[in-house]
Amino acid sequence: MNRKTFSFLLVIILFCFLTPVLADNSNSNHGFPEPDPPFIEVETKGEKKALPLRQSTPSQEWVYHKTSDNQHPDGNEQQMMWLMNRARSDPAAEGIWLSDTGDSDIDFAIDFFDVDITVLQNEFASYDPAPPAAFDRRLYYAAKGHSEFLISTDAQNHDGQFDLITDEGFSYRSCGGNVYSYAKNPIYGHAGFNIDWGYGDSGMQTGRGHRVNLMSIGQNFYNVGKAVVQENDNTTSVGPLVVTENYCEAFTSFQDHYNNFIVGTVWTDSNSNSQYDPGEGEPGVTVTPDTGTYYAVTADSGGYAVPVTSQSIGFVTFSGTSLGGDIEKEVTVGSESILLDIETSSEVVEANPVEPDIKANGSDGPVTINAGEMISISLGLDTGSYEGTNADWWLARSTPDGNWYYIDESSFNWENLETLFRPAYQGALFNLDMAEFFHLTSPVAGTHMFYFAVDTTMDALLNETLYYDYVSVKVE
Ligand SMILES: [Ca+2]
Ligand SMILES: [Ca+2]
Ligand SMILES: [Ca+2]
Ligand SMILES: [Ca+2]
Repeated sequence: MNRKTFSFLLVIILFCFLTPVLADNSNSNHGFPEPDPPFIEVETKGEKKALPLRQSTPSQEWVYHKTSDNQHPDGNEQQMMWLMNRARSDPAAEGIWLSDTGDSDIDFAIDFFDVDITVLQNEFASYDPAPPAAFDRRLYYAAKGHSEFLISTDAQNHDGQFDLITDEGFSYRSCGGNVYSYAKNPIYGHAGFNIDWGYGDSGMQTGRGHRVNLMSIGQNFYNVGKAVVQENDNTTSVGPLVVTENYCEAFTSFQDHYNNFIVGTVWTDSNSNSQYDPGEGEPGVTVTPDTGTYYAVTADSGGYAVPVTSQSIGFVTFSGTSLGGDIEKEVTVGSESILLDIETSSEVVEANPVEPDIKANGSDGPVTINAGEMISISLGLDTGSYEGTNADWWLARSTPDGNWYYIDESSFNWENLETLFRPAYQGALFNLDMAEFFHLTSPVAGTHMFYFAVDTTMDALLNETLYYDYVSVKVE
């Protein structure tokens, strides 16, 4: 980043002078998710030692948090992700919210099964917050395959659900599976699992198995695949949404398997209801921790996940054209996944800086050459968020004898800076591809400095917020 305030000015001065419909006749078998969601745990002896941590700027994109076409998780799936991770972060608030969602179908189910709201809220208030789960496309493909199987058999069961996970190449220590073949909308599906309404004590299913998976109660379910498959065939029982969820703790000795992520949604609450709705995601936002192996790019629905491979991650930068600049967030990573949601209207967006670039003989310097060799100075400019903004463009240089010169826009020659300092150009900023600007065929011995700067107050004065770059060349 070349954004600096004052420094260039100081240098110059120092050196010169200067919703939904009510249930169809509720068949009781169809009113709640499959009871007793299955759970498996794999016996493990000692795990192989994980790969050593790397300390470097992330250069590798983590691609497993979305499908390669950026389409999944889709808006419905991301809504269920968002609701799940919000619930995990504050279980007590989730219990209160579930009791009064404002969704008439959910209220109908609560009445139908006679859910005891006090018991429900007390149970949620007793849970500790749990780390979020990251979407994993291998678990998603397995879930989608299972939903398609349920549609093809017009059923709600777990037959073969975990086999599909293995087929997709995801290795797990333990997994829990939820299915709901009769969900009316994503919020209804989420509430059905998390209230766990059904024929058990207090109107909820015995053991609250779906909730245990969703909230990761006593589990380490930090990877998840959620498939929300639409089914609009009136001649079948299943539908309108056939939901399958695979919750897993990964076997981290295998390549591309993690349990520790920075997870979140980048979204804009367009309808101001303080909840993520389909269509509110910000796509194509690059999420980059300041160190570690991976960065990620949000899916079209705004979701992302980045595996934590370095405990020294201190901040995360969100950048993308839809944001109009960068958003930087401090994080404290530990041994467990953290939730980092960005709701754009409540964030400070820092405009991307203008980045002037000056090079000598193709190098950012410092450059050393022998007497008799040439100095070729080239310029480039990346406008960042400021394309089309009016600006003063400045070019200056110093010679080994201590004199300073600038390019004057009227003469377009090097003029002595002792008498005046004028812009080389005044006008709108545009992206400038790196190209030679001038060269010195036989520079005198000593150190030559070359500066290229812009400021975005077009008044022929060198103003405070200045973007600049320089390069030095020593002639021996
Ligand atoms: Ca149907
Ligand atoms: Ca919203
Ligand atoms: Ca440079
Ligand atoms: Ca100015």
